[in-house]
Amino acid sequence: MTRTLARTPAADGFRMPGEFERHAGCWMLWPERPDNWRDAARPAQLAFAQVALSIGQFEPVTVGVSALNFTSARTLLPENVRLVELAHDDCWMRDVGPTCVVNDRGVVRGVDWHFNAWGGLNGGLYFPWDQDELVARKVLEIERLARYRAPIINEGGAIHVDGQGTALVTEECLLNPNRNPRLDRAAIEKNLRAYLGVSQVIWLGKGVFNDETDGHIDELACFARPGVVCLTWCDKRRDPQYAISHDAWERLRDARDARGRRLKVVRLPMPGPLYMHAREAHGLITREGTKARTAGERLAGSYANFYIANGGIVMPLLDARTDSLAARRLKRVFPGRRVVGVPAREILLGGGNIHCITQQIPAARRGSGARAQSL
Ligand code: KQY
Repeated sequence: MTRTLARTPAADGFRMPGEFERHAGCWMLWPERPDNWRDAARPAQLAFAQVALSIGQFEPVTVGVSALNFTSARTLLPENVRLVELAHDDCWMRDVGPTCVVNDRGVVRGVDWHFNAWGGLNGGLYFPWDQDELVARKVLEIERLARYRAPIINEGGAIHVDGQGTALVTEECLLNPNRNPRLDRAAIEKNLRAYLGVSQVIWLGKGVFNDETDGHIDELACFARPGVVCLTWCDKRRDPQYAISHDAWERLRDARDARGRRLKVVRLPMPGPLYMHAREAHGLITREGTKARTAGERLAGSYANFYIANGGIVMPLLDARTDSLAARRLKRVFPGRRVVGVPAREILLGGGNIHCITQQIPAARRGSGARAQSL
């Protein structure tokens, strides 16, 4: 059994590494629920398989699937992807999986946040979410990593770090009364310091327009490396995203990171605007307790929702008019990595993208025996 530790990562000398640091591998979950994924989730499954294939070129990938879908998932996933039976309510591994932390000796441990399906009974996306709530713990068991149980509701998509003491978050999400209504900004920061090992929290305002997670940072902006942030940009004055991106840009311009540096901001184009088509909405079944999706709804498409793998970037392809510009920008920001695009509209229709469906496990330092002693 994995140990649940009594103290906090910061108290034990642990920090969350940047996603751009070396990984041991990547975890995903299999899309299955027909009230979130159209046409019995088949188109989404093909897209997820393509993401697993793409990340699998760079690092080991594990996918969790229900007992019912094990055989069909096995036929769609490449052989080098490990498939394990793992119950879940939906498939957003970024949010329900563990947030891993490391120490200077290369030991890896996991933070298990409380999860309430992005808002619980006050605007959450589905009920129940009890199986999602267990996913992080199960992943840590399988990976033999010790666990910290954080005392707050949080999701992996709501935080980005530079690995050097800085966290990037949005007020819209982390101060939303549907997450931790009794905690104010100072109390949230205290928890982020304790569980991510950061000393500086940079607060942006709102997330991407109409993002159903209440403005996850991972749709809006991310660290490419310490001192460099990618930001979803919008030049169209009349678009509701315009004010959001400009406000974020101003806050980033005025911010200093934990080491006192100014940030360089790289603007990523915004796809679309993109909307749900009638035939896409009609492929969903409606179910009580699940947020309904309707034709014409604006989709929170963003190129900032890419995954940084060892030696690669796996980015969503969302709009033929902007895909190549986004890919060129990412190639320039990540000169040492190969940029791979995956057609990702089917993932977007479910409310997120490639970053949201993946969660990295950092590499233990080679030769330290750190994985073996991580419990
Ligand atoms: O990490 C993310 N941004 C998750 C998106 C979850 C969407 C739920 N439908």
